[in-house]
Amino acid sequence: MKLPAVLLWSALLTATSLGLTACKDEATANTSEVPAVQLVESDSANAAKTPSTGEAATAISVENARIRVTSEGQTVTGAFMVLKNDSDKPQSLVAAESEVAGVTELHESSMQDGVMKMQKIEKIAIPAHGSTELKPGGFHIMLINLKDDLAADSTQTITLKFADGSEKAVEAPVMDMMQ
Ligand SMILES: [Cu+2]
Repeated sequence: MKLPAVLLWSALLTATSLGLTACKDEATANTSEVPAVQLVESDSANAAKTPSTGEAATAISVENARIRVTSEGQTVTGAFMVLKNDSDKPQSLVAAESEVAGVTELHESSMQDGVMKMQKIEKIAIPAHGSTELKPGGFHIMLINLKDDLAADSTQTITLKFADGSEKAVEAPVMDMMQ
């Protein structure tokens, strides 16, 4: 009767160690997925933390935010929106950031000698109780060194930074725009 008991014991051990191995593998598999998941979580946590704490970020609302869709291999595109200032003070957009772009700049397009040109600007003013439109041919946020093609119907987050240091995260859908 001893032998079968030993066999049974070793069988149990084997089963246990197999079970452990399986668990380990599973754990390893999970671990390898964790960074990606954590990245997303920390991003949304940051987005939640960043938000409308400052005066400008609270005073300014954003309408009709959109990003122009890119064609394959295109590394630059524009983002547009209407910034509405609901306060008694003039406010200024001084910078923007997006994870999809290596560099993000504020730009203004204008017609010069019949040619549309654009230049980097330091800020975009939003008058007290007024609004400023970022649109093709005028003010825009330039997304430069895009890390990926921006497909229509996807949504990207753009963080707006105001002169008073407050920030506002904006969800902007990527769209096929006529002009
Ligand atoms: Cu531009």
